[in-house]
Amino acid sequence: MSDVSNCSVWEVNFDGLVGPTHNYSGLAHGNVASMSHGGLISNPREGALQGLLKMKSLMGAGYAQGVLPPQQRPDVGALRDLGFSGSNREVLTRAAAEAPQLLRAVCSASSMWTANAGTVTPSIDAADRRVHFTPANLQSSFHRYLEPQTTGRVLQAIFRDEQHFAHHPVLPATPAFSDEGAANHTRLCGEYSEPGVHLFVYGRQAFGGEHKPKRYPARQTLEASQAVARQHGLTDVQTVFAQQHPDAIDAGVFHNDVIAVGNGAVLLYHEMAFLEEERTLDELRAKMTTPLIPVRVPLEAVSMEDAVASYLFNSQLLSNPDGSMTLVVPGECQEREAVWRTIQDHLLAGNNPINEVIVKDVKQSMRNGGGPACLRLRVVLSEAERAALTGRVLLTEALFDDLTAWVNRHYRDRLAPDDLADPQLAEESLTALDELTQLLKIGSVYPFQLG
Ligand code: SUG
Repeated sequence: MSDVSNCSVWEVNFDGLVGPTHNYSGLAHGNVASMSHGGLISNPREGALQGLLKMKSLMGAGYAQGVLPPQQRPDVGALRDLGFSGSNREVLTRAAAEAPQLLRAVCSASSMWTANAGTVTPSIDAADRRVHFTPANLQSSFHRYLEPQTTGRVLQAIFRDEQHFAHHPVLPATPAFSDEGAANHTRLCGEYSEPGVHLFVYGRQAFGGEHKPKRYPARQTLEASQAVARQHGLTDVQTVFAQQHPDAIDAGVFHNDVIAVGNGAVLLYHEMAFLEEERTLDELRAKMTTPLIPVRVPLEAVSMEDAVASYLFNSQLLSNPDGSMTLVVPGECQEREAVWRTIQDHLLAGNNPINEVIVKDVKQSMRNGGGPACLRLRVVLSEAERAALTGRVLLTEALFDDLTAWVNRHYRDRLAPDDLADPQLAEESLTALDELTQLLKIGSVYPFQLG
């Protein structure tokens, strides 16, 4: 049990709600789970409820929990931009017949993985003492490239108070500045209220650089990470840039958060996470004001296949008031013997602050390659910053009940790829989202609400 109420600076995990069109379309090249589950029948209701139950149990354990809304899908506007015209019904029918892959992309509920929504710098690290946000451009795939505009509006709606929050433009959506947000960014620190060091992990350099993956795309560039750090005013002494191991990307590690997770002074990582492991750790040690606690999992303990299939490193690592940490792992970790043994013998029994493991079932998301850590955007907030939030976005029992009832009212329990052309699904989705913005009290954030 944790109780965060006795310290004033908390990490708030803002989980993305699974949207009403959650489906398996096999859209993400290099993401092994997405590629292997394309075509399966999804259960959006179960997905949303699994997410809500994860949030509720972490809130119940004393951790601060927030919620972010899903996006407007199907994105009929994107289909119109691509030349489909007529009524919404006609656009959907024509796209289904002529370009089913485009219809699937504009229906993706991928905004649930809010670790990719953007990069956040806490106020303690910023010269102007405001919390800084940059929505990620997600330009590596078409279905995710559709997210940043609404993400920006949602973040600006919730973190509206200019005295406390600063918002930066999305980086240019071009391969040189390919940005996937917090999934490739880890802040290491002592207490959350103390200054931190920002570890930015990139998959390739756009201009120069010899090492690149051969099989799968590297979704984050050094140039993008540097630009975000510049936008947030982070200086050389506050940042470490490290290249992800290209062999890991080729084994299905499409983001750093599939192979490493950090919290406080702890960096839990797999031997294959970084191209230059020693250099990365040395630079972190040199720049951090508190001793780094590296927790290294060797290849002989967990194979790359096990790491990618179990998502051990896509766990949430949460701080408790007594200095210990809790690891929130997906259920798949229990299904792989080597992984479960490593958790018990190496992580829990090891000389590090991790002393509890919580297992969560997020299977609907996992089949698309999204584990517990993908589903949340971490925002470190002081008491005054929490008080300055707009909307009803911090989870309470009452909000959980309202959101659960909302999901049960509006979501289907079965969605096959062929159902995506159903105009009724589009209408159901808009009705649900309109109600949601009222429930969350965040105002108009969706294109259909803005006119
Ligand atoms: O971008 N999957 C997402 C999963 C993102 C996980 N996020 C983090 N690791 N932080 C992606 O690959 C699959 C959608 C589909 O196939 O229908 C998808 O987009």
